[in-house]
Amino acid sequence: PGIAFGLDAPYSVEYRDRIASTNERARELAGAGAADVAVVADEQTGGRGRLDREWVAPSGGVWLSVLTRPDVPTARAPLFTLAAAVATTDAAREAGVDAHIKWPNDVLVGGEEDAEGDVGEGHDGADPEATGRGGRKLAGILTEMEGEADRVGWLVVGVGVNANIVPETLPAGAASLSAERGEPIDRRRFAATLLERYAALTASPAALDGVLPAWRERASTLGRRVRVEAADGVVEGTAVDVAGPGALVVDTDEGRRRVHAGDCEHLRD
Ligand code: BT5
Repeated sequence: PGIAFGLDAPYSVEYRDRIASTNERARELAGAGAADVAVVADEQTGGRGRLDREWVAPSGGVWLSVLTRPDVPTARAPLFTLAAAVATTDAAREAGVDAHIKWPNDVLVGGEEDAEGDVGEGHDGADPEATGRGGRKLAGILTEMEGEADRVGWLVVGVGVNANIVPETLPAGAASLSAERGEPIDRRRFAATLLERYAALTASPAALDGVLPAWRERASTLGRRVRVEAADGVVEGTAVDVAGPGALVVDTDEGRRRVHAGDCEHLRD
């Protein structure tokens, strides 16, 4: 299968109406030695989030995974996740939706105004922990990779965007582009913009140097009080920066900490 995508990016596109998971398919292609493929689906029946969580992916979304074999040290791999967040944010903005990034891999809409007590508006029984005080989740990113020595072997960056979907059919705290816009968006154009932006941001080591600055400009996490469940415990404090490559710098009562991955919750000041 395949569709004419009109894509100005160095990826061949494999399109599926329905698939278990575009990340799974991209990993399968990686195993077969493929490179520079974008798997795009209308619906996923077994979408995955991080830490084996479920990703709800009905028809109408933009569910895609990009398989590449970048010649970079594994330490730089997190930049690809940040690049995908930047690309997704820019594609949403081009579609007329004011999105921002929550470290490290969530693209949200709303935020400050949502914090005034109507968190998760429209969702009965919305869990404030799930919805997050920093906004409603428009998109999530799942990066998987296999390294050889200190180099990235293959890298699969999966992006799930709630495009033309009624948010009430999604988990509490979710937002969609169509609901924000009040009309459906052009998904093909959205996917092309996202992929082209991602390709440009990750095209070379020099291009990757521009990812952190671009990410900072679009992030809502910096300057806020956060609570992060890191690998070695909970870190609470004020997020002050993102340092290379992709670590969150948090000022805590015990001093400055760097957090490498984990669930980040924006707290009320
Ligand atoms: C993520 O995980 O945010 C990464 C999601 C990546 C999905 C893409 S779709 C294309 C590719 N193929 C895949 O199989 N996956 C990738 P995480 O941060 O763990 O967030 C998961 C949590 O978000 C769930 O536990 C739910 O609470 C919530 N959730 C699930 N589906 C959602 C949706 N459609 N919109 C908003 N929130 C959702």
